[in-house]
Amino acid sequence: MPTPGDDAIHHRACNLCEAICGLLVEVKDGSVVSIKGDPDDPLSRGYLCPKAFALQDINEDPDRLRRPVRRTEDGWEEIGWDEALDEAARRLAEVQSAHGRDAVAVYQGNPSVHNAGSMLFSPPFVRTLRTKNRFSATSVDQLPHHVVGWAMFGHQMMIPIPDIDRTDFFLVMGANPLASNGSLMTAPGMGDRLKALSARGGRLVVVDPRRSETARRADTHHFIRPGTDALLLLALLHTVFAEELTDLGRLAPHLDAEVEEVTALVDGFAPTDVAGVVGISAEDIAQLARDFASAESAVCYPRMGLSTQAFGTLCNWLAVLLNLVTGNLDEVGGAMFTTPAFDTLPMGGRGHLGRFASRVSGAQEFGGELPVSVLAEEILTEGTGQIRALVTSAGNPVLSTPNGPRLDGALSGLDFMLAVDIYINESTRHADIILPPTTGLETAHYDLAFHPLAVRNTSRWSSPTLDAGPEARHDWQIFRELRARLLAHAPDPADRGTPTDAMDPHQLIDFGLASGPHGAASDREHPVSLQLLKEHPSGVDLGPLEPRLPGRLFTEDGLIHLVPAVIAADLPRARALLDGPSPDLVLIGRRSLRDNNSWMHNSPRLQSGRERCTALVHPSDAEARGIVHGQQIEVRSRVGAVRIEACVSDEVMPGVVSIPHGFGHGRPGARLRVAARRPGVSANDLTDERLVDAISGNAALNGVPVHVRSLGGAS
Ligand SMILES: Nc1nc2c(c(=O)[nH]1)N[C@H]1C(S)=C(S)[C@@H](COP(=O)(O)OP(=O)(O)OC[C@H]3O[C@@H](n4cnc5c(=O)[nH]c(N)nc54)[C@H](O)[C@@H]3O)O[C@H]1N2
Ligand SMILES: Nc1nc2c(c(=O)[nH]1)N[C@H]1C(S)=C(S)[C@@H](COP(=O)(O)OP(=O)(O)OC[C@H]3O[C@@H](n4cnc5c(=O)[nH]c(N)nc54)[C@H](O)[C@@H]3O)O[C@H]1N2
Ligand code: SF4
Ligand SMILES: [Mo]
Repeated sequence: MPTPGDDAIHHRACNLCEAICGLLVEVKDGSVVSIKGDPDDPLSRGYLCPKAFALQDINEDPDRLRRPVRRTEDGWEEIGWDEALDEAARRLAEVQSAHGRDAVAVYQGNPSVHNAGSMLFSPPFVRTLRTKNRFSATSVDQLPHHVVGWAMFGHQMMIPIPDIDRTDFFLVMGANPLASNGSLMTAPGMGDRLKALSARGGRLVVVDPRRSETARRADTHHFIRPGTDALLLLALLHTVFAEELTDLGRLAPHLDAEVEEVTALVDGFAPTDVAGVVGISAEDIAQLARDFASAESAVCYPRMGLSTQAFGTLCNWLAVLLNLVTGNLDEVGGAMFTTPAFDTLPMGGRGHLGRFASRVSGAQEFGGELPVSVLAEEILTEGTGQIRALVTSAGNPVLSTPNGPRLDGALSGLDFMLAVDIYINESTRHADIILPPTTGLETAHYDLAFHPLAVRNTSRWSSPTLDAGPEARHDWQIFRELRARLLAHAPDPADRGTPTDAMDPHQLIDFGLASGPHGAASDREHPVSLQLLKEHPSGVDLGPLEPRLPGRLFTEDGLIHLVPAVIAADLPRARALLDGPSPDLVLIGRRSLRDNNSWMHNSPRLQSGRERCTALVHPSDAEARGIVHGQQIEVRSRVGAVRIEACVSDEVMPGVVSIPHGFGHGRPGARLRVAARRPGVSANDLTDERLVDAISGNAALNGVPVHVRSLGGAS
């Protein structure tokens, strides 16, 4: 295995998205000369997407921070690491001693889970702060999946994964894996996997308000009115029960209730009851239920479009139920649980709901975190417990959370803000100190988050490809240092130390692998260890997913909780959809293969090509408002308005406007010069912090009521 920066071909995992593709990175004279997919990677089998090449751009980006910076009246000044870490810890400790523990908040963004150092070392730092104001991108993303995992299976990480390589019927609801490369379904090379599905006679059905890249590839695509998926799922269950297609299979003895409890709940949600609101005919709904239930194997896969809407938790629960009652949960070709080599589930963190609530609007915690939709009000509302300082790490909440402008304003009024980030972006521009870690090619990496969510059990270690130099610090070093310095400022008699105080990521991962299900205690001929992975830099194949229940259940009674009361309590709200008025126009999001949330628009090669930040409007909605293709329009919601180019297209259904998120780089003070050339607008200038999933508090980023008007003049 070459050492970092050597002239050689280096193996590593791409850390940009959940697909975790294996890469071959050729290095000459300390620089990257080519990046290719690794054909020997047992999971990605040579696949890579255009973003992989941007790893080099990130590495060479002149806008990227290399040294800590402090904001002064005359702009940013570079300072040394010791000074920066000292000052950061001192200011956090000062705010806490003057205003209490909760006066310091934390927001952790998405790349935190794509970075093993951050995953292992940020939690002890956050615990040291002992604040209840903990936030992350989870509550603008997959929080409902965690709530369902906790409520049904006893652990928030018990998220069933579609066994896409063996299923006969793939029902995709609110996901576009051909653009996103899959989420809560690590499955690199989606195109080939879908091709294989079709080649073995399987079917792909997509339910989406937009004819997405994935929908275009489907055997059947159903448009659905945004936010009504819970009704569709209830109607699918209704048909399964009414036509006696139920098959509980092997799991029947492991349920805590009779299936009749569910049968009673779906009463009044027949296909004919919901069709008008959902926008799919009753015949099509009933047929979909029959096809799903009668397929040899089938899996319903709910994702972003269902997670980040007003019924996120309800939808996710109903999707699990649909898989369960048709005999497709924990079965080959259905929704399965993984057996990762580094298995964090037995280590704890099962989840809990409502142990405390937010100060201003009483939003419930889940797993010790509050929903980020309440962050701005917690900063802006005066009183005991008000947030006065914030630590952000790997996040850009001004562009990624609902009502970004309100949060933007709130951040500018903080007493102190610390950011651990590689860029001065729309959020970190408010920081007083930014600590820039190494990233991507410069880090050692193990996919602690994504092997456990993968469609096949594999394991792979990445050594650093490039040498970041002696002046650089890794995320894990930054968090360890901050924790130590906080404890020096404010000794905490309750703190008993943690393994991360003494061990580095190598040691922790080696320990995790050795004690995992494929490690030293397993009957494998070559047990997985860090050493073994170093000898197999393309990764080690641990085989297809296997049935895990009931052994993998974490519930106290050892049973699957069929109808968790906290979730079923939301059914009346769904029922109200059947009679309630529906808005004329609602906003949904979309992703493009060349974007990665808000933070890769500074890559010149990803920024090329046609404008991606446009509003898709259906021809009938355009005509009714005098809007022509290519012209500027105003899109307005309760919280704000944006001006954006209209793309008139029947790719979206009538009543739906689609704007991608992650743009909006026109704000002053950020240092993202390439991104600023084509700034676009932020969809989260329109999304509403008051629109949340009632159970989890997760943001409803899809289904936001909007008004659209022409601003005249085609561009
Ligand atoms: N290229 C690229 N890849 C990415 C990312 C990126 O920004 N760019 N981000 C990464 C991250 S952090 C994540 S979480 C994943 C997300 O990956 P996915 O879950 O695949 O998310 P999206 O691509 O946003 O697809 C969501 C789909 O839901 C549809 N939708 C919207 N509202 C509704 C609704 O009410 N009902 C239904 N049925 N559908 C609806 C949208 O039209 C869209 O097609 O992608 C990851 N991969
Ligand atoms: N309207 C709408 N809003 C959305 C979504 C949507 O579909 N629609 N999707 C939501 C989803 S799924 C997500 S996950 C969130 C993402 O929201 P966030 O996580 O808040 O934002 P990102 O754009 O991912 O920004 C990541 C930041 O991490 C930094 N970074 C990159 N690598 C590293 C690293 O190795 N270490 C450190 N310390 N920093 C690093 C980048 O510079 C960038 O500033 O957005 C959400 N917002
Ligand atoms: S699909 Fe994701 S992991 Fe694979 S190369 Fe593209 S960005 Fe990287
Ligand atoms: Mo995400």
